[in-house]
Amino acid sequence: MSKLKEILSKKIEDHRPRTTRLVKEFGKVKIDEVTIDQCIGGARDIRSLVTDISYLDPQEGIRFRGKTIPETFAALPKANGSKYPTVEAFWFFLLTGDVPTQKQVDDVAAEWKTRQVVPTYVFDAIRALPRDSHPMVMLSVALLTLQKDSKFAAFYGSGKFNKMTAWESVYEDASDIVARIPVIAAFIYNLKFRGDKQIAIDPKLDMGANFAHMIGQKEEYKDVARMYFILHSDHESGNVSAHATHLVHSALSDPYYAYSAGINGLAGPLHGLANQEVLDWTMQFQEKYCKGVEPTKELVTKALWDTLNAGQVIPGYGHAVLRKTDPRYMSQREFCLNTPGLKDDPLFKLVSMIFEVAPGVLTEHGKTKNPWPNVDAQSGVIQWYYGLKEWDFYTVLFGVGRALGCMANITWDRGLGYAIERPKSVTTAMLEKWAAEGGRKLS
Ligand code: AMX
Repeated sequence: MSKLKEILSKKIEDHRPRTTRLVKEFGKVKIDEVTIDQCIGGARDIRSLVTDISYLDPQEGIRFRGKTIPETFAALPKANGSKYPTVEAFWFFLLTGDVPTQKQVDDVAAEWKTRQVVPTYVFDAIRALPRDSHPMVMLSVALLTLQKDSKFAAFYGSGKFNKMTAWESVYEDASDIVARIPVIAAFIYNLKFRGDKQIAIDPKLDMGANFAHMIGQKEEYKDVARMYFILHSDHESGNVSAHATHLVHSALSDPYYAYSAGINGLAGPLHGLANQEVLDWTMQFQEKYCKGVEPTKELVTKALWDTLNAGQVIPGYGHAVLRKTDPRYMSQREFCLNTPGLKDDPLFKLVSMIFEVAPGVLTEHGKTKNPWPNVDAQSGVIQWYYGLKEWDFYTVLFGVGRALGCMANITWDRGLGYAIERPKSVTTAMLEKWAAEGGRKLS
């Protein structure tokens, strides 16, 4: 058993009595109520999911294992010669809640090296797809292709399935997925956008650095990858990708089925695809409004209103939970401001101008509950600066990061034996009846 798995085993054992006690002794204690608004409006704000891996406060933003983004970056051991932690250190932290020692990070890195080689049949399956398939389709197919070797599925089918130890095979699949997904992503990028010029894994490098190496990027991009994957990892459990993964796994579908579902949800323009949409919007803006002229706040304001008046959303702005600027946006903005070249980049300047103008326009428009930027408003600019100009790849990068949160969560889901998810639906006539009666009569 790996060192990390041993630690996790103890953590899960220690945690189980807390969950059991809550259900047995306090199972009927009420923590929320549901309105018709919430029922029709996407179950917004209904407290009905449990995770200890991250928590999203509407004002403050995300905390990973109780730590804000700056606290997380400060606490974790750093990559060699870098201000940023390795993804390996972050994975240990997400799974256990403990800040790892350098030795523990090295153990995770060594464990990932044994897992990261992707079988050739995965590449064959990706190659068999039409080359103009969206990169997210390729990623989802790659995950499903790996399913045949799922250790969780094998354990379930072995006749020795045991609820108490089932998490161990989820851990195996989850670790395989997080170790392999950057390699698959790099393959997709090279296949689609670099004329199939593939670069072999460099086993000396940490995950972020190896990803940069495999897509032929320069030295500085190693930190971009580390930062990007960590920032996009987890956003508590209710967002579409995390929730889809949790839901599918709750049927004891293995992690490959579950994360393929998560990836499919992430591919939606209201969720992970927004990073691609932001770049698309910005490029269209430059083409339509700035022919031969510098972008100005007036031009940006006009373009924003034209988008809203056409009934479209401003990509990269708004959030279902957050009610202030996303700290993941600020973290990436800080990276841009601290990177010579990037801070004076015309696209970064334009995105900063949108940041100055859009909240006011959206407030005046009066629909969105949160006029502030989310993570996606900033992330594409950095990729673009480093030469990743093929923006339909951006959501794949999101998917590589999000794998960390989704896989950590379902490992714990199994460890704590969470039930198959099955909310109750009602009919419109029932809602109308309860509306007329001033509420459903609860016995
Ligand atoms: N531009 C224009 N209108 C917006 C808006 C935006 N950026 N954000 C929300 N609105 C509108 C909604 O469409 C809705 O209109 P409706 O009443 O006509 O349906 C109204 O404001 C109320 O919406 P809300 O309660 O503020 O937001 P929500 O929880 O329903 O949706 C989100 C949240 C993110 C889907 C939405 O803000 C949005 O579409 N943003 C743009 C896409 C985007 O950036 N997505 C990425 C989110 C982060 C992520 O998951 N990666």
